[in-house]
Amino acid sequence: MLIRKPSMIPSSEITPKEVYGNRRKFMAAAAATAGLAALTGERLVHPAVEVAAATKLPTVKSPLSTAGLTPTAYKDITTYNNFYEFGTDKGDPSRNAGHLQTYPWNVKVEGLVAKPQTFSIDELVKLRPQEERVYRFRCVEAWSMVIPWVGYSLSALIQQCQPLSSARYVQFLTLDDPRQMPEMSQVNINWPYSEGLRMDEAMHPLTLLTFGLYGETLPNQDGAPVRIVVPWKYGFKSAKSIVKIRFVAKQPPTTWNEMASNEYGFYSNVNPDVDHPRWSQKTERAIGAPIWKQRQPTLPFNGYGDQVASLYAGMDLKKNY
Ligand SMILES: Nc1nc2c(c(=O)[nH]1)N[C@H]1C(S)=C(S)[C@@H](COP(=O)(O)O)O[C@H]1N2
Ligand SMILES: [Mo]
Repeated sequence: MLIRKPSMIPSSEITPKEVYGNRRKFMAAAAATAGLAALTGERLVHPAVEVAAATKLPTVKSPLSTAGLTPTAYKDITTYNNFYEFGTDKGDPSRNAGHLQTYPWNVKVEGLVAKPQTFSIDELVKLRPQEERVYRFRCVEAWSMVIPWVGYSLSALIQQCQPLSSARYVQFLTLDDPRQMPEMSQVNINWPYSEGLRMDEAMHPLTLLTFGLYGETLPNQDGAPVRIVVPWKYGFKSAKSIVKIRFVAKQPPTTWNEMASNEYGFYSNVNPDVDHPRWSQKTERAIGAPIWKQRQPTLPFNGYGDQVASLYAGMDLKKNY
């Protein structure tokens, strides 16, 4: 998503060859350490990722899980990533994030809130039963996946902290540690990565405070130890490795909107009728699907319109893209 760099070409146009190359290297390395696991039958453990071994997260089923979807393979979810703190190629995060120290970890809740407090990751994990939620996931670069996330509604945490009535937005700030994320300095981004939601969006039950995927703690490249997932919005709204949740009165500055506001709006609801200035959003490429099934239509609100469209009643979604 960088501006004026060759890497800004939509990934849908450049990835197949690159990813294939990366994956071959990855598989060769992984074969040496033979990390086969049971979940998908084809899961390989990246040598670097072994440092932060995945831990099982017992889950309960959730009525908010999207029925009828086949999850994308674990291997694709964990080797085809956007996490610019670890590099801009899709294969960089899985190669570079393995040594990120994700424990101990604290999340500070601050701003316009009656009970500002700092949660340890253990406290956060235990706050509510962990649910498995299969969601569609749609990147602004016109690729998509289906991911069996593990977490609970962000609203549970928000209620616990009691925001003041003056709090109209929630800002998420993510880890800013160039020592652990040396690739940060290679891109011209104003770190830390910042994202935000309107309060009603943050309180919507689909908005997931996310601790895992495929029944285990998040791999570092997917935003360990805790991230946000907002399934009806483009992927960049789903901030990874968050350390701060701030309640604010005004729409907070957000990373991609700051970088190029004409390309990445604050709302960023998935919308086939609003093209990115440099590519169409009418269709998307389903990562990992057979080649003849990869192109599929983009769904308004990524398929969650029944549940979320009312949040935007009366708003011009072409203007508020
Ligand atoms: N901290 C941080 N969070 C981030 C990003 C990032 O670069 N840094 N990239 C975003 C983008 S553009 C996408 S598409 C998703 C990708 O999540 P995934 O790699 O787990 O699929 O993470 C989002 N969250
Ligand atoms: Mo993205």
